[in-house]
Amino acid sequence: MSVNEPVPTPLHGYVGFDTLTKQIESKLLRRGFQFNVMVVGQSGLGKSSLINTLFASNLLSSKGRMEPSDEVRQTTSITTTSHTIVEKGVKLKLNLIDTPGYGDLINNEHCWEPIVKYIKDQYSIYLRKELTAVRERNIPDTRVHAVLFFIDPSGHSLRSIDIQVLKKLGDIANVIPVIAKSDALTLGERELFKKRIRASLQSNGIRVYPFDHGDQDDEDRELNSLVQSLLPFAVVTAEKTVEVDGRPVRVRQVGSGLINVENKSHCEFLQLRDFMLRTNLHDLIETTGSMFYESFRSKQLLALKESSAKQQAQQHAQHQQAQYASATAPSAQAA
Ligand SMILES: Nc1nc2c(ncn2[C@@H]2O[C@H](COP(=O)(O)OP(=O)(O)O)[C@@H](O)[C@H]2O)c(=O)[nH]1
Ligand SMILES: [Mg+2]
Repeated sequence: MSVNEPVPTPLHGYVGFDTLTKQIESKLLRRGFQFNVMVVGQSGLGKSSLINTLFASNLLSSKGRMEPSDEVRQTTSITTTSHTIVEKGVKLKLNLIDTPGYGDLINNEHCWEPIVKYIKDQYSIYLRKELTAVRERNIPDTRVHAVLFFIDPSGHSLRSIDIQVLKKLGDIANVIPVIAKSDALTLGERELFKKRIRASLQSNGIRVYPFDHGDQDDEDRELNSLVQSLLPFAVVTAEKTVEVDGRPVRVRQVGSGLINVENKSHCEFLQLRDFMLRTNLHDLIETTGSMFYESFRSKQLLALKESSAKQQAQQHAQHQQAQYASATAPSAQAA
C-alpha cells in the first residue's frame, strides 16, 4: 500500500457523517432547481401546448385558447416567462423561452439569429458574473438547458432551413427534436418520417441530445442509444382532461376519437416526458454547464488573452518607436 492511500479504519461509535447526503439534499431542496427550456418552431405547431402538457400546468397561453375572433398572434421577438412549480417538496424554477415567429416567413434566411444570440448572450452574462472579483455564491442561471425543436408533421423530410438551424443550435445547446402534432400521421408514416429525419441528422452531422460524453457510465450510454433510436419524439399534446374509469386522462379530440396522450401506443409524449424530466433533467442542466458553456467560456477567454497579448505587443512597439524617436530627435542629438 502506498503512503498516500487512506487506510480503511473501523469506527468505534456513531459519528454521524452518514447524514452528509441528507444535508446536501435538504440544502438543495431549500434552494430549489433552475431549469430553462426553449421552444423553437413555426407558429401553431403546438409549442405552448407541449410545455403545458409536459409540466401538467397552464404555463403558456396557447392560440387554441384564444377567442376565434382574435387575430393570429405572431410574436417575432423572444419572450421569457418564469414560473415556480413544486412537486413533493422539490421546487423547480422554470424559465420558458418562447421563440414565436421562427420559420413563419417566406424568407427565413436570418430567422435563427435572435435564437442563437439569445443562447450565447446567456453564456456571456454567466461568464461576466463568474469573472467579477466578488463572485455571487449562486450565480443566477439563465443558460438554456434544453431546446425543444418542433418539426412540422409533413411526413416528407426536414426543411433545409430546419437543417441549417439544427446545425447551429446543436453546436451550442442540448437540442431535443420532436415531431409536432403527430396525430396528423399514421403510425406507418410516422416511423418512415422518423427514419428519414434520423438519416438526415446523421448525414448533416447534426448533434442532438442525448449524445455520449466522457462523464457517463455504461447504463447512461445504454439509455442514450435507446433514446437515439427513438428520436425524434412523435408527440401529441393534451387539450383537456376527461374521466375514464374514475381516473383523469389527458386527451386530445381528433375527429370523432380521443387520443390519450399518455398512452405509449398513441404517441411518444410519455417517452419524451420520462426522458426529459424523470431520467435526464439533471444531465441536461449538467451538460449545458460542463460542455456547451465550458466551450463558449474557453473560446472567449482565449480570444481575450489573444487580444490583450496583441494590445501589449502594440504598446511595446509604440513605446520602442517613441524611445527611438526621442533618441534620434535633433534636441537629443545636440545634447
Ligand atoms: N391536432 C393537434 N393539434 C394540436 C396539437 N398540439 C396543439 N394543437 C393545436 O394547435 C393550435 C396551436 O397550438 P399552440 O400550442 O398555441 O402552438 P404554438 O403557436 O406553437 O405555441 C391549438 O389550437 C392547439 O390546440 C397536437 O398535438 N395535435
Ligand atoms: Mg405559443
